[in-house]
This record gives sequence, structure tokens and C-alpha cells, in this order.
Amino acid sequence: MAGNRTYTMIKPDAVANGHIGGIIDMILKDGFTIKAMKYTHMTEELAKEFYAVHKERPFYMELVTFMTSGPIVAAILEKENAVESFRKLIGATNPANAEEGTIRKKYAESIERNAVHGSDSDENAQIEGALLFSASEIF
Ligand code: 3AN
Repeated sequence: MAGNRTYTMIKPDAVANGHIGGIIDMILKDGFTIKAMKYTHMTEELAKEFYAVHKERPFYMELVTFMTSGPIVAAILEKENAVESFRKLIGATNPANAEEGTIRKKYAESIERNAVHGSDSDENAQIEGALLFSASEIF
């Protein structure tokens, strides 16, 4: 059975461009509820661990540098079939391919500076949420 939670980050580009409010509004209007949320900053150590699956990819260090370049908003969201539903709301990794009405179509600058993260599986949602939040911060 699909899980009902996913993990997201509003990335440094979208925070710097003033899109926190617009993105949270789209998330709430799509029916998600917020189980945990914080305005924070990824250390290099945390970003490397978070993106460890991409360590062999050519963009890995650039991605770590970008994700540590400014504050982010991290959140755990709840909705039925959360992972798939949220991936649909954010749109394709490359905003050039993202559909109308998606968060990345509206707010992303490029494939790297793509405004938001969304977990790609229930297992990763759990792992990623636990990297950013302690159990007492999740409601
Ligand atoms: P998604 O975020 O849609 O799950 P992934 O998991 O393939 O996409 O990639 C993780 C992150 O790595 C992306 N959000 C993006 O910031 C970055 N990324 C992916 N592909 C590229 C690429 N070709 N060049 C630069 N950055 C990339």
C-alpha cells in the first residue's frame, strides 16, 4: 500500500527569489497537510549524505554547493498516496519539461535550480524526513 507521507524542501533558489509563500500555498491547495516544517540551512555534510545516491553523477558537487548556498524550507507532508501525488504537483526535474500548473513550471529556474525537492519513494521519504527532523518535531 502506498504511504501517506512525503518529504520536501523548498530549495535555495526559490527561497532567495521570494517563493516560499507561493509554493506553500500550492502545496496546501493540493490537499497536503503539514506534519513538520522548518526554515533551515543544509551543512555540506548533510547535503552530501542527503544526495549520496547521486555521488557518481557529474553534477554531484555542484548540487551539494547549490543546496548549501542559502536557507531552505524543509517539510514533511501528508496526503493519500503522498509520494506520487507530490511528484505530480512538482512536475518534471527539468522545468523545461514540467507541465502547466506544476510548482517547477511556475517557479524553477533550471534543472539544477529547480525550486523544490520531492521524495521518489516511501522508503526515501522516511529516510529523508529523518535526516532533517527528530521524532519530537513531527506531528
Ligand atoms: P528529482 O529532484 O526530480 O527527484 P533527481 O533525483 O534525478 O530529480 O535529481 C536530484 C537533484 O539533482 C535534482 N532535483 C536537481 O537539483 C539535480 N539534478 C538532476 N539532474 C541534474 C543535471 N543533469 N544537472 C544538474 N543537476 C541535476
